[in-house]
Amino acid sequence: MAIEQRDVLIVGAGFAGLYQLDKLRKIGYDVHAVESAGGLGGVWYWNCYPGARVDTWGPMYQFSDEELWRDWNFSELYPDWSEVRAYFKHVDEKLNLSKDISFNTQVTGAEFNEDAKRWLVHTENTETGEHKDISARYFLLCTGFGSKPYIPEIPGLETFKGECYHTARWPQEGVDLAGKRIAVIGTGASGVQVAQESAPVAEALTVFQRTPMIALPMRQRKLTDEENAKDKETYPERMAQRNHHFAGFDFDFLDKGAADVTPEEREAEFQRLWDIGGFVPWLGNFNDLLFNEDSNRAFYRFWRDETRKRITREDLWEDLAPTEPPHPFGVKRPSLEQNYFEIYSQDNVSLVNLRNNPIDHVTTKGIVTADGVEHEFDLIVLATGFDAVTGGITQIDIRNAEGESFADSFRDGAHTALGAATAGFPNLMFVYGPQSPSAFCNGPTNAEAQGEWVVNFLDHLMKNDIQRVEATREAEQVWQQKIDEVCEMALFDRAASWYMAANIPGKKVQMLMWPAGLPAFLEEVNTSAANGYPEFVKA
Ligand code: NA7
Repeated sequence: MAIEQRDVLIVGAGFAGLYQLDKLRKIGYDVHAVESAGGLGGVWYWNCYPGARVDTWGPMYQFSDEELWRDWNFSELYPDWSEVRAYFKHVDEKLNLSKDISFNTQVTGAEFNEDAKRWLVHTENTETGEHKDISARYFLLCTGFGSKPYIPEIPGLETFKGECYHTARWPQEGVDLAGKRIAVIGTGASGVQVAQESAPVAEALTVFQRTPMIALPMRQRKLTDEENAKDKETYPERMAQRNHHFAGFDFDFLDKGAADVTPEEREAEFQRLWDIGGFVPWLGNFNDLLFNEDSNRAFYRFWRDETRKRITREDLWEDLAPTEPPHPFGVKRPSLEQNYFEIYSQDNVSLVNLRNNPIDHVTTKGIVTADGVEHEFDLIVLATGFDAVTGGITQIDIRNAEGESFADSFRDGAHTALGAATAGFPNLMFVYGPQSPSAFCNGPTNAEAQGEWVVNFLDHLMKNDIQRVEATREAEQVWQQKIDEVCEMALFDRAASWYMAANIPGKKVQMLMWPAGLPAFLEEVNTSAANGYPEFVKA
């Protein structure tokens, strides 16, 4: 059978992959996308556990194109997974993307052929088992930061006879939580959300917490069509602001440090941000929050005192909102919560603090903790996160002409030029991948901002008939230095977070993202474009 030939092959049909598909197709390239899920949306296909919702307010969690937002309304400020999926359907109807996407299709491997200067990509349809090879000049990985779930090695987990699901591999048909004895392991964004949904309906809910979550109030509310219509008058301006703000939102850090104002001003500002809620008390806080320990602690104290007011069981204060911060605030991803702290006043909800009482093993019936107690469950929810940012790439057997894979190349840490490509892997680029703003940035904004640069770069290569392009090692070193400079000043290394690759045993600890914010990132990549992309060798 003849091998399918493409100009560009995209892996992933989330925001980043869809943007590439749409724009590259519009400028005339023969583009195809493969997606392992059965539908659009990337993480929003897989993360369909009860309570899964986006922690960015919906109006800004969209593509900026007016054609797409004009007649789209979210019904809540923070939409749930089903509405985000419906949004992707809406985008698909407008842009007719699905016709160029192979769903249920996994990339099983790929090799670069130096003679042809093309990638040969092997795929498998997970429903039919059919194998297909695709040859592409350029290979674009849009695998997101959360495409490889992490399940910790807990002795006996496989022997458990009840139901057990990772949040990002939740059964598409749903799971009824009502009347069940439920364990939730993990208190990141997913754990907090699923615990909130379980508490009102479960016979019993036990949350297994390793690190207290410094969760921020979501301040969720319904949005009427009238409100949406009124709000849309502000969209053009707010969408335009996104590229100019650190994390790609319609707000930014304040232009002053907490250390520069009086304690009274500081507390008043904290209160104002707190009342707005969402990520505003994080990425709209004083601009020294992630750099100055005293400023950071001041906010932690504010958070702790506000949060303790909501925890009626004082014996849980040290577990849930300890006197001393578990780590500096905001250098590990804060979850947004609606009633997370209130659920602990319910009789059917309990907390196991794994710092004092770790999980020893799992039995057919439940979880045995170090104190010897067997906690029996019908359902264990593994809200244990992801081999973030790089896992989605290293899990695919992509090999360069020397036979080196990404798993080999990233063993001592991910390395890229401009957060876009890795030396040794010609004609291959990432969007929303390692050392890009990635998870420090609103997803749609990153998909568009970095995405536009990638589209222009590919267009430049193809227009100039460049057959082969490869990032240089020197450019990677310069990029790494810039990342290190920010990290040396910031408090990121003070938390064992997935931002720092510290959540996966044995993974090289490193800052996985570009930590200097989207505007600085865009300045770097746009300078590169203006200078003819000197970070790459072209032939
Ligand atoms: P996260 O944020 O990585 O959270 C994972 C949670 O699982 C976290 O509380 C971990 O504790 C806990 N964890 C991980 N391994 C273990 C073991 N072995 N034992 C007990 N507890 C464990 O993943 P989420 O899915 O919630 O969110 C990921 C991102 O998706 C989120 O930030 C959003 O951007 C969307 P720890 O804190 O490491 O002590």
